[in-house]
Amino acid sequence: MSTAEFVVVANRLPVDRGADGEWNRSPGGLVAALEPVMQRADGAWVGWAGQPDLDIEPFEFDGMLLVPVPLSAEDIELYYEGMSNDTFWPLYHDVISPPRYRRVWWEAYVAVNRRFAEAAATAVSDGGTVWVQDYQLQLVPQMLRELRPDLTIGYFHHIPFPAYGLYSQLPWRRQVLEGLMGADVIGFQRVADAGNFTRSIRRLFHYETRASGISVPQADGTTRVALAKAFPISIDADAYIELAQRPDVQARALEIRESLGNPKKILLGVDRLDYTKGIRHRMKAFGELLQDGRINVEDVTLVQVASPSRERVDAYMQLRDEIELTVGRINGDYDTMGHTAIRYLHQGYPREEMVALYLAADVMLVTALRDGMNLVAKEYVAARIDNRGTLVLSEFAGAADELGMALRINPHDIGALKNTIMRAIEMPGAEQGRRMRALRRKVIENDVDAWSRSFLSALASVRSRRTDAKGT
Ligand code: GDG
Repeated sequence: MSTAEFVVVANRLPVDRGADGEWNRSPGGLVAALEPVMQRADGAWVGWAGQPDLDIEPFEFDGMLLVPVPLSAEDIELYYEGMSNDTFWPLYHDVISPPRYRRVWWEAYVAVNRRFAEAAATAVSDGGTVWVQDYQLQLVPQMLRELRPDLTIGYFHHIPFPAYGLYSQLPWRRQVLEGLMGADVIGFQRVADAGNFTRSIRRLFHYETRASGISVPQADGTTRVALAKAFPISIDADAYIELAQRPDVQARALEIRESLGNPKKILLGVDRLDYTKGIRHRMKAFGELLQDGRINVEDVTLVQVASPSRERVDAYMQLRDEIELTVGRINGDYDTMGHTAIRYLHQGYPREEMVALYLAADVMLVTALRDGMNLVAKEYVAARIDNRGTLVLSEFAGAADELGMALRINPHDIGALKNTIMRAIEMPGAEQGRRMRALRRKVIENDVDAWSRSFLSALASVRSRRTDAKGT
């Protein structure tokens, strides 16, 4: 097999196989952000192709080499649905749902991480660079370093890293940190996440840390400095602006408004159906506003897109039941023949439709209880080319660090959430404009391209330091 200078390792390959057996590029900012680098550096992408027991040879797609890692139905159940989505996901999101610690899941996680590390080690050329993505693959950096000490290794963590008091519940807390410390640069969404990670290292390993550097002792008695730092991820803002400028997308936004009975204000929520997103808190606040008579269904409608997610994990099945019960109750109490309180959509939509929804929405509600970044907040802002609309944003989403001109809320404080929703509904156009312009500047300046460039330049400087050290 030919090898690549630059390799991305992620749980999923950036493609989906259609019913006709053809590969289609899956939508997502990460692929778009990495595409230029992949093409320049003759890149390869290592990941699972999305179907169980699919053992296929590496293949070329859109100028990249795709290297499929096979997962059996059992691997998916234990490594992915179990350890990744029922242990790490809830633990790292502040135990909003209780994490389950199962030894068989851990064993599968170790075995699958090794499979990814081996595939990456085979795909990368001598002295090359590997960028590992996310919590499903936390052991890969160290495994890869042992297999290939010549590599420069980066890791980016897309979700929060919890405080030590929570992290320390993990029965395999030392192994996971050792896995991550195998990377030269360990990237997080927020400064606070990098801080939590570094504090866990100090508590469990007593390694010396200075600014963002962690001194990791090596087997040969030397130390290697690993960098743990925030690199807040973003979106391909231009792509959202282009869509928002399209006449057909704008016409669709008007059509959506009309089909909802032309309410004065449309509120919008867009989330994977996940307990971290605070969908219930949002509905509780909205339902109470109707009950209090502060709003009525003729004037205000909430559109909630809750795209199907992790449907085989118990906590997600339960959440779906709870949300659908709440929607049914609120709509039953307040709907009229011509107007609905909550238009609830448990479906996924093409990106054009999402942008039409962003254009139709006067108020965007991001009420996450914990969220690494939350790209929806940034997408809404990018799409508002008219500089109108109001973003209500949870302080527990990483995006809150950058988007200071949003209306910040604590989603647990239902009273304050209700008042903030009212403030957003009633906000004068001039204030909307002032806030939206500032928000848009931020998102456009710090787009996903800037994100990948800053991460990769941090990696490149580690690499050149190492080359210099070898030369002297
Ligand atoms: C994780 C972290 C972090 C949703 N429904 C549809 C649809 N979406 C798109 C959104 C957005 C993406 O999915 C969701 O991204 P988020 O950032 O909001 O949340 P997670 O999925 O939890 O992502 C998160 C992210 O990784 C990146 O690091 O920000 O904190 O949890 O792009 O628009 N897209 C389409 N149809 C849908 O129905 N086309």
